[in-house]
Amino acid sequence: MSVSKRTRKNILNKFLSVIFAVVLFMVSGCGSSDNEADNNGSAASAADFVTVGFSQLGAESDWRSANSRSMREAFSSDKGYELIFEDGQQKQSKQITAIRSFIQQGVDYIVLAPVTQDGWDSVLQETKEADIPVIIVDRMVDVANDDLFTCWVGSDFYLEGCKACEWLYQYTSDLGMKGEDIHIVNIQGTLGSSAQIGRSAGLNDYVEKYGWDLREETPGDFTQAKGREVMAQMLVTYNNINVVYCENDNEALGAIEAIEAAGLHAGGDIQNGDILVLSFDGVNENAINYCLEGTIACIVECNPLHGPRVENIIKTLEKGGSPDKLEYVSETLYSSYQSVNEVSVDGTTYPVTMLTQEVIDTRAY
Ligand code: GZL
Repeated sequence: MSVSKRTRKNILNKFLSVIFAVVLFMVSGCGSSDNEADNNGSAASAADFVTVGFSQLGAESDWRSANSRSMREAFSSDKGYELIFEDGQQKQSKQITAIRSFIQQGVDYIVLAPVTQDGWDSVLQETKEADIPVIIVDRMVDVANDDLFTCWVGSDFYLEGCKACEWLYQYTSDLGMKGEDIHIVNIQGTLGSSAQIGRSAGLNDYVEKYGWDLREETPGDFTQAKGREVMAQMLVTYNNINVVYCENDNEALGAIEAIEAAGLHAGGDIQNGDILVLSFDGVNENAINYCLEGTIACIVECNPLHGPRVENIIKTLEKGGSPDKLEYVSETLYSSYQSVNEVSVDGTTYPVTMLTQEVIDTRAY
């Protein structure tokens, strides 16, 4: 990998501070250790701060809040970073404006959590021309040339969807149910985000594989309010829903509110009227407690703590190293239903973490 712009800047700073010290020595006729130390020190301290421009997509969910906290903790000033944090408020246009401002400010690194997959080619071309490394975090970008970003770290959303569906297949098969007995609705995440695309694709592949009856898929924007609104409408439209696939915990909380407001019950006894709730993330405290008590049947973990992972990537780049192009985070599933202990997807087996209060108390977020 070519020497990064930042490393070149470091070398230049150090070279200039030596020249400055020599000139100072010649002018004063004798070395002034304080000045030299001070000037070398002040020049070095300025060069030692790594400036990171972070375009976060919004604050729509508990997952996002945990992700932002993790990034702020990783790039704190006492660790030698200057973090410029810009909230995109769910708008790609705001994120693009933020990236352009990072270029103008001459940051050392740009980190982007993209709200949706498409529409990034042009602005990433500008970062390439500015010779600023770009790290994509969490969701993915779909660009014509993946040289437009340095690397990506996040979750395999399609695998997450397959894990949830494999869990559902095992649970319902254990009850003796057939594919056509499963009447499922999908409350999707932000349309066009790779998290929504992957999780929805996983579900659709399993619907086809096992012959489930997929009644409707509608965006819930990863929020509780929209999840409640969408579920309420679905319950009016269909009278046989027995599974709801929520693409994050906040939507699941909203769906449970709507289920209970309709006089129905979220749980596992779906042969006697319950609606089984599946979810993703495992960050929201109420959702994880619902999972402990069985109101949510299974939560597929989506780990938000990307701060340390992104910092490790930047440390590698600082040393002139080459981080992996794609870094997938390993994740579990949570449930308190004893009948499914593991799921297999494409030949790989994933153990289900049986939720207990102790497990909840010892989790990192
Ligand atoms: C997934 C992340 C999703 C979460 C939602 O990595 O992008 O966005 O699943 C969040 O909770 O809003």
